[in-house]
Amino acid sequence: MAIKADFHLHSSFSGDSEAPMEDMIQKGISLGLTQMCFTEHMDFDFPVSQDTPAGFFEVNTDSYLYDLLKYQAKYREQIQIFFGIELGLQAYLNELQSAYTSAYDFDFIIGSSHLCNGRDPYNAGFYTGRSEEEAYREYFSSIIENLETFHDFDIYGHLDYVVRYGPNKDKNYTYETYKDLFDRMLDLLLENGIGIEINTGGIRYGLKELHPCTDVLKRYRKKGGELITVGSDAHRPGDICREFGRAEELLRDCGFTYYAVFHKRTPSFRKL
Ligand code: HSO
Ligand code: ZN
Ligand code: ZN
Ligand code: ZN
Repeated sequence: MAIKADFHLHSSFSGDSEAPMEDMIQKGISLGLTQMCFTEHMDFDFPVSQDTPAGFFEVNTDSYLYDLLKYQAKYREQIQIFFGIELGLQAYLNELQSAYTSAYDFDFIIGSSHLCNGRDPYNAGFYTGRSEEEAYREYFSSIIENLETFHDFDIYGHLDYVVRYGPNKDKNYTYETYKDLFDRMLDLLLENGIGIEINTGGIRYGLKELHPCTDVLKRYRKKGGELITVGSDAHRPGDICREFGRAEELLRDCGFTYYAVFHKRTPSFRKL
């Protein structure tokens, strides 16, 4: 395993994970990781539903940091542990998001779209009464709106996350279909020095490719993009580093020879 850093990880500080942080760390060590970055969920104003009570995706950041510092010290000889956050972006919350990102000394901030115009693409209702392409277009357009108005984060998470949940998932999905939107997205990322991630978590949803799909990654490379982290989006120990062999192969195929890690919001590059 050449990629020895997993930069997208959840533990029980995230509403949708039951994994104790220490179990995640011990598994990471046993897999031979040298670095792991926790990126707990912080989604402000997430709609309340039966599975998501109020505040479900809002990490208690002080408790999270307290435990993280404790384990950082306890495991310091074995692994480096970083303090990250996965911030759910919505343009009407930009001020609140900015205040939050500057209130803590995060090592790494993933900006992610889990909601789009207040609605959750995880729910079937997001797709009813219109074509799948229309729903996907709404999702990608909201990423563009975020990138036009908010930049206090390091990389954009799982760019094509929406295809995990559409009625046909990624069966009919190609970069070409959404080329206009992806090209705008990639230009905004590059203009603002924001990177992307390879997120291997899509495999758990039966997708044929990782996030983002190969052609998006190739396009990013062609435009001069170089800032890419790799993360499993694990919510339990068994998913840490899952499909990292495939992520490495994909990076190489697209012409990358490095991947990025972050410390104190500053990237450094590690050879594949
Ligand atoms: N944001 C979660 C999935 C989700 N669950 C959306 C409820 N709504 C991905 O980790
Ligand atoms: Zn989650
Ligand atoms: Zn996410
Ligand atoms: Zn995540």
